[in-house]
Amino acid sequence: MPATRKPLKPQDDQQRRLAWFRDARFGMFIHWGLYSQLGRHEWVMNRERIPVAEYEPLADSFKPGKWPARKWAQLAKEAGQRYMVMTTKHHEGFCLFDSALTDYNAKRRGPGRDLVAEYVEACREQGLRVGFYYSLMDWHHPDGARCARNEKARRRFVDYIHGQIRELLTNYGKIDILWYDVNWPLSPEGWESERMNQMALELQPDIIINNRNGLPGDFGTPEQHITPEAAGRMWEACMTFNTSWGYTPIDTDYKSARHVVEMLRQVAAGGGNLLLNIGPDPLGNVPAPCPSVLRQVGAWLQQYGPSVYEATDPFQGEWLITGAFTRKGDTLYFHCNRWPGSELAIGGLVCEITSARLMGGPKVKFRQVKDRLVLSGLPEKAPNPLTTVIELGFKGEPRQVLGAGHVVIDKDPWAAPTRKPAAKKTKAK
Ligand code: H79
Repeated sequence: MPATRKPLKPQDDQQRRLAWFRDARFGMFIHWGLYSQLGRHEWVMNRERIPVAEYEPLADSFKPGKWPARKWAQLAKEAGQRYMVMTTKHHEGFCLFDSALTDYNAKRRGPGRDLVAEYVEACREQGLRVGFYYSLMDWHHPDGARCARNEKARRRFVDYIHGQIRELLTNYGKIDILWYDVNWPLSPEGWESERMNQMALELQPDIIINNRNGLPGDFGTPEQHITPEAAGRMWEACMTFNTSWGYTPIDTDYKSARHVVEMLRQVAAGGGNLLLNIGPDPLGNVPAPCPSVLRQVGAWLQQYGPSVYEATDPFQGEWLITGAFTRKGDTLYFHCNRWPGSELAIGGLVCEITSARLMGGPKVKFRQVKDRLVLSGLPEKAPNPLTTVIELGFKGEPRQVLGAGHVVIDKDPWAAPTRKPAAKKTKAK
């Protein structure tokens, strides 16, 4: 007799669906659309008040090169990224996928082909998980704004949006992430967001869904900042490479590899993921310096991967000018991004050290006197110019205690600091 499996409780099913994502750590975000041709930010239609009729011809002049997604996926793989999320439709309303619900789409207009299908195939070739970004807000659909004031318009628009999500989750095989964006101008009730998520889970029982249709979904999405969610709740920080999401060649302040590595440490410490964006040009080329920076990060991850992929949970809130930590069990990974020379001192570690080495390299001499740890005999120059990781082993889970006062722990340096019993509050009468 076939075993009948009991359905999991909703929270257990959520944990099951999230399992791969908790370990993923690093993904590639792609913003690509008609705005890429103008090169002045993905909000250009709105920011410059371009009338719909004037913007629409961009759908016909959009002529991407041959299968650019393949290059993106190769680059993601080289960078150590484990998943991708691409804009299937941004706020401009143009669909990169073939849709029966509008002809404002890549198959029927300039590109003449389904760019989402190409993207999905490219991800699969590289063994990357596949995410679909889909903007609920739509500046092109005639009901996209008036749906807030007109029930007939709302009905049509919500049917359109649900219908497109159905298409996306039906026509491309297994999809791993549904990444909604901007839910202006409706409430979750107006969007029928509960039903939207139910439909997604019926079509794709393993999918994870973000929180941008107004419901909590499966994970939080801090944008342009790295802020962990409440304990237990999964989150993913989405960050731009320069300051725009869409291709914007006049916006030239790109993050360095060292900066990306520090962001990876931060998300690791907080138990989240980093979704780092690139905005390809209209042909699909990735602007310099992104490919080179991503390859540097990938090489760095080859050497130091476990200190971000497998480590989390730092002790909270202490800073050092020389770097910062991640932790896995009894091991600390010190991400040294300002190399001090042959000696490195770390204050406040309240646990007995047993070993120190350059991660993946030679052992390092150490001495530990109470809460002052000094590593010595280090190379004068940083072994890795981006960030060098030093692996420190301890007897038990290390913690760091560094107050503002200069109080050296002088009793039992390896024990937890003795806490004074909380002074009893005497209520003022
Ligand atoms: O796709 C990228 C951005 O274009 C997009 N999200 C990332 C991933 C983004 N769009 N808007 N924002 C981020 C900022 C949010 C603006 C909003 Fe609003 C505030 C949306 C709803 C309230 C502006 C003001 C639009 C409606 C009212």
